[in-house]
Amino acid sequence: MASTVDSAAEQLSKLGIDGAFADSAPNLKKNLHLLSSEQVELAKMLMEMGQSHLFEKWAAPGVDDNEKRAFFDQVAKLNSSYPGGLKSYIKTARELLADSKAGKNPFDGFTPSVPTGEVLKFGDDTFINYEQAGVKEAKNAAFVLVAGGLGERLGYNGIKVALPAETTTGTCFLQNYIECILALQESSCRLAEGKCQEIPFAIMTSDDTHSRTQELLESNSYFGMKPTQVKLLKQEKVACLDDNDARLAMDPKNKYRIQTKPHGHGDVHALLYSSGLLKEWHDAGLKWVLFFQDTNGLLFKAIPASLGVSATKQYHVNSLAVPRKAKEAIGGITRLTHADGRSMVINVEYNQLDPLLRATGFPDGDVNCETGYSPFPGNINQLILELGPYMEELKKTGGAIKEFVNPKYKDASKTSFKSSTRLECMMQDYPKTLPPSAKVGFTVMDTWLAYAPVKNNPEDAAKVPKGNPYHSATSGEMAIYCANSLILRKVTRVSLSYCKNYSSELFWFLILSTCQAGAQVDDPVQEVFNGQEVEVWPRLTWKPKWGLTFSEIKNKVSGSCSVSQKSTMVIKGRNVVLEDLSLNGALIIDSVDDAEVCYIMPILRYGGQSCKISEIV
Ligand code: UGB
Repeated sequence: MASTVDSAAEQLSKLGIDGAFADSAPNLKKNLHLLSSEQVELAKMLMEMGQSHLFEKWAAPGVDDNEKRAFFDQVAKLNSSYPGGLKSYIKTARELLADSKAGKNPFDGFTPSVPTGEVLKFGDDTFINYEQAGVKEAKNAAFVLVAGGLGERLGYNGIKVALPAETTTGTCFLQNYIECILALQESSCRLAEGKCQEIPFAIMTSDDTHSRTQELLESNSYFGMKPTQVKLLKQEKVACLDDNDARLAMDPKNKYRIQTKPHGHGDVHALLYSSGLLKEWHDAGLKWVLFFQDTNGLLFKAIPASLGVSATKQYHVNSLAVPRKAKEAIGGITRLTHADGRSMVINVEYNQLDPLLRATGFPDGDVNCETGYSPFPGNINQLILELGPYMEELKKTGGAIKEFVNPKYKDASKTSFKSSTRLECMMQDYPKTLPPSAKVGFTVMDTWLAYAPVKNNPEDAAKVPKGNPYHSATSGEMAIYCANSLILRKVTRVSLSYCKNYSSELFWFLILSTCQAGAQVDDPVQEVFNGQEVEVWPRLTWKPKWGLTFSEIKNKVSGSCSVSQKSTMVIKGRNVVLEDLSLNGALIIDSVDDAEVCYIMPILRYGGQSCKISEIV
């Protein structure tokens, strides 16, 4: 034992460390000789930061020595994966916890107002022009999916991106996303007349999702993407906090382990920066980075036009938004104006919007206005950042995003927590540090086109206030059929108005006979599934390579088409043309990419035959 104490003292003096720090943690002092000099430095930092409790239950040397070393491996990881290290984490935590205890409003001094942005209507000329501009720009874009979260609210233990977006084809979210990016790559390449490159795709994972995401990709040959095109970046969790002094929480099951929890999707910025990926993309001449979330099966229908808005308006930041129902669990895009004249357009998270409004002269808080929606557009967390200014900003911040803390206090004294808390950050808070000169805008799309996330389990979804969206697997799937039905209706309606606009006397007869009528897609019926009343439209699905934009789909549907409510249609080919389609049953068109399939006037009976056309050349 004497030799142990001697070597600890020796080591302390070698490191030039005052023994007083070790005296206040006798169990650590006894074990110091087990540690490397880097580990002793980390121990010193923890002691200086008021974390001596971490060593209180340490056993004497000779017992659990490997666990003690593993403890410092974890500390080293927590230290290196946080910008500024653990010291900075604890310091920020103390400040934020003090603000929270004092009830300080993070928006103190700011008054909210409704911002103006680009509001798009699917299918009109402006929309079509933006879509074309977006497709053109897509060859200069990189996509980033944040997929580190587990579906806790969904009550699902697997990774959410492996869930089917709809059950007609069973295509999972990740497959859909990849196929959309590939379709965009192909269309953009075509417009650039071959001068194109692969669109990079990064996925942020976490310990909870990393290996399963990798497995899903590998076991499905990356759903057609080149493996080198996909990069996985794993976010680390952060240390939990036990009290207002930011004492790190021990894992309840292991006295040699600090409890950790996810830090939030805001980590994506630091990871993109520290991994060197942003620089790689910048050096490759890319111009845009598009961020999106794990379970929105509609999203890519809105991406081309919103990228077009970014390119046309030269927005440094463009957030995609939809009309928001008051109290809906999506953030509100808000203009915040400070008493000192500062102003910014930013997401105010759903749990903060109501108190902010009440505190600033809107006594009713988060309520709908005469339109039946909140006046604040709903943030769907699809961000488009211009890469150049983004890189410049990250060079200053290292990708650190303003954090927040959300402790659940035991009582009004706010001195202890019900359970440990941690700092969190959100990717949409990136604009908070931008200078006023930054061009920050947003684009509002119809909800039916752009947003149907899968977040809530059936029981919770069924309890959502009437009129508010369920955000469940059921509503997510139904939204895909609804969007596809409405798109089919719209493309053929435009064909009709096109006919009217261009029907000169000379060509009247000819034009009328080629593009008369329009797609008659039957109205939906109301049904109740899992306690949720939903609209059931015809189950129409198609591969993104068949049609991602309005113009592409319009070019592939013509004549007088009709689809009954009971019908199911799956288009898996690329060059499939529907002409005078009359569908009352099931139709699956499965053709190889080079095949040209013209599907004219099939009449199928519901419950009768289904049709599969494969490999027609
Ligand atoms: N995610 C991570 O990658 N890492 C993490 O640590 C946490 C999450 P949620 P929530 O859909 O429109 C967001 O839990 O609370 C990923 C916005 O903040 O679904 O519903 C995770 O895998 C809100 O403003 O987020 O709120 C998922 O892909 C609103 O826009 C994504 O981050 C809302 O989403 C979002 O995680 C929305």
